[in-house]
Amino acid sequence: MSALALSLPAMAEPPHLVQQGTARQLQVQGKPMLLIAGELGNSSSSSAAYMAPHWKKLRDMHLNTVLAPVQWELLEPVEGKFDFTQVDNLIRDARANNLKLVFLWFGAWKNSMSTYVPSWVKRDQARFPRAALVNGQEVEILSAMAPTTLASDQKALAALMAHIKQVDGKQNTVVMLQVENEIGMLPVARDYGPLAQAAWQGQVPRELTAYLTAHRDSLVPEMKRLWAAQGARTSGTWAEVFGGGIAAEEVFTAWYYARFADELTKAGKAAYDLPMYVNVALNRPGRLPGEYPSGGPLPHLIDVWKAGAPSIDMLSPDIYFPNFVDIVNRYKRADNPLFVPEANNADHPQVAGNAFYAIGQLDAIGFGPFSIESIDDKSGALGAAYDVLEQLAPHILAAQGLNKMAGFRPKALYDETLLYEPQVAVIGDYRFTVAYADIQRPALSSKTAEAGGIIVQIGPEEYLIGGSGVTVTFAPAKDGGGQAGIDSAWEGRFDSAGQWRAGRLLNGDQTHQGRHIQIPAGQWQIQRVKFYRY
Ligand code: N0T
Repeated sequence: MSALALSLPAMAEPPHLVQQGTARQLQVQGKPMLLIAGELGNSSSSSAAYMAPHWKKLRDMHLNTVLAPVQWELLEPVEGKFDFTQVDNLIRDARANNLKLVFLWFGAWKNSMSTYVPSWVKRDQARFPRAALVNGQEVEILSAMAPTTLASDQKALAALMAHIKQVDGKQNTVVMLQVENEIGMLPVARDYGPLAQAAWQGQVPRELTAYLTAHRDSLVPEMKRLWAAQGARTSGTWAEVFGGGIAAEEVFTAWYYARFADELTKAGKAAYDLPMYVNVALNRPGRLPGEYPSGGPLPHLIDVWKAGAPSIDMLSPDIYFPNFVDIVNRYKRADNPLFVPEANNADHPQVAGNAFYAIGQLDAIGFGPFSIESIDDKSGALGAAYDVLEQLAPHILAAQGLNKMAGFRPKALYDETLLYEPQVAVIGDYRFTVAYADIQRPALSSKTAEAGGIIVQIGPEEYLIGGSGVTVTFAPAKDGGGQAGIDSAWEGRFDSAGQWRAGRLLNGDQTHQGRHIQIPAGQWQIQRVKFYRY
């Protein structure tokens, strides 16, 4: 199929999600795109001068996308008077550096709090009521229950989206939008203000119980248990349906946050229909709702958010915990493509391995370490890993959702224990076993924890293997299929036109005399390998 024939009819469409096999991909200007990204620190995008020295460095690190906050207080300093200077500067500077943008809408809530709202919102607690504690004391968090707050947030986001459409609808520098940032109630499980109290006494909305009923077999385990505990009721008060404890309060909180976010998203999309997602502040095990941001799009509340916010395309986890693998597996679902907007800080040893796992194993739309502009990439590790991903991106995108790809990293537990058990993947007619120690000298080094890899099938017997610190052995996928050997293994690079430029032919000690493919720890590279049977 010619790329031109595919891209022409889609030119007029804004970036949007399309299905390919079991994956959903972000299409930009008629072509799928992998977001090799990073997120700016919270305050950096407020100053073009502050950002000026950083853009080139980010592109040189092989990012193709930057996640950048847009603050309500800067956008609408006076009610109804919009100032798009920041937005225009970001778009101009991203374009000049050949980068795409995901805007983060810091509206009503940013990390639970309502500190990015304009002064005229902060100071008007009658029109924009605060959430309250049990004793009535207000917190610096806007109540999700107030239609006036929703209306003002909607107006601002719609103005932002209409402006992006106007200045960027053709060029599509801005490819997605994050709705708010890490929504969730603190330091208690729910709002006790007057509007919330009335809703808490009321009935659970039908849409929620209808959703639970329709999805009863596929609910997340925590929700299945909570709902079943009261007999899976299809009507009643929050206490009747969910038991009245703190878990019920959190479901209540999640529902009203989801409804607010959904109405906000709809207003934004009505102005300009970009893919929109909410990001997740994950909870530490053993903590109670309110000790962590209660009611956010957490793993145990995915059903509530899917029911309450059908306009939101993705629930996207911010992952700073070591058990990355377990977390991303909860967010990759048929109804939820994986996107990781924040992932450790950019100099964390496992950050590149996490990117390879999310993208290779779970068809992630993209990945973005936090505070990317502050990285001191002296080791060059993230840049080198992103270089490999950038080269492989066309092949990754061609393989997504079609059982032609797998991703690897040593699995870590929440307590940071690293498990170096080899991982197995069947891709096409071959079974691959990926180990993380050099099997000729099987000692773990300080670099072993940084390992990561991806295998992408590009022909019946041909594969691209990218990564660092991986040793790959291979066998026919089916027992009785004889044995498998290396026909040829080359290291090399894809040039900027996507042409393969071979380097060394790898054989002898570099493949342990044909026994395995190895990418040594401490470097990131691609090998193009053809296998055969004997
Ligand atoms: C993030 C960032 C920024 C193992 C914190 C991450 C960003 C917000 N929150 O620097 O404020 O805007 O979304 C939560 C970090 C959890 C820490 C877990 C440590």
